[in-house]
Amino acid sequence: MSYTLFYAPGAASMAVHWMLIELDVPFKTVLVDIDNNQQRNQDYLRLNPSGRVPTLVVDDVPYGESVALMMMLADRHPGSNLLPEPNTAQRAEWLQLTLYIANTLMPAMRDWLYAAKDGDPGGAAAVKALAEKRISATWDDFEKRLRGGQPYLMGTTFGTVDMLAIMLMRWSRHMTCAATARPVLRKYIDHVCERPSYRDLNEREGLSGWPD
Ligand SMILES: N[C@@H](CCC(=O)N[C@@H](CS)C(=O)NCC(=O)O)C(=O)O
Repeated sequence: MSYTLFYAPGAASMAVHWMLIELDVPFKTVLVDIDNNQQRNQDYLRLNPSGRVPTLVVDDVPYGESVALMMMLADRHPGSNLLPEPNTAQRAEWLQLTLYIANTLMPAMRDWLYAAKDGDPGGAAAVKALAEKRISATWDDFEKRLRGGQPYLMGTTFGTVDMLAIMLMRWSRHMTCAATARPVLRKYIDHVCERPSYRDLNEREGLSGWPD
């Protein structure tokens, strides 16, 4: 078993990187300088034709899509306790939440962050405004889950959805709908970010300044 993660600090690779740390498995990392368009180099495009990070090379085979990579890692490391067991009510809820994050929250984040690059720069303000509406609706949903005092999105157990949620909440830091501005989410963020694995991740990726 060998893993090599192609990542950019704070990017969609972050949750996969975090999961590798949580799993405590050996892995290598390769930095992709997305500020200088390294994700468009021919060598990288051969690994990931979409020209996006992350890519996880598993035993010499490259795979993309952060949420799919986390699901694959979960399959490869059963008993990790980072997601509920198959054929349980919690697993059904986890699938629903995971796909909601992947299908609804992540595209809205991409729209906000890349409005001017992926689309017409003249229409970027309208795209960003709609994206913020969708992101805020997700924060409403997360708040409902956490309002009862449960420490994690799925209840009392930390897992993959928390790693994804924290990565995406971090991305909202320059938005008017910043997750940290909501007291219920702030409490959740502060608690989850105390995990030694989150600190380790930040150190490895050279990140600081969030959530503080
Ligand atoms: N759905 C993809 C999204 C990946 C994505 O958008 N990555 C961004 C960084 S967060 C990227 O590679 N940006 C560079 C670009 O699009 O040129 C995933 O979850 O892996």
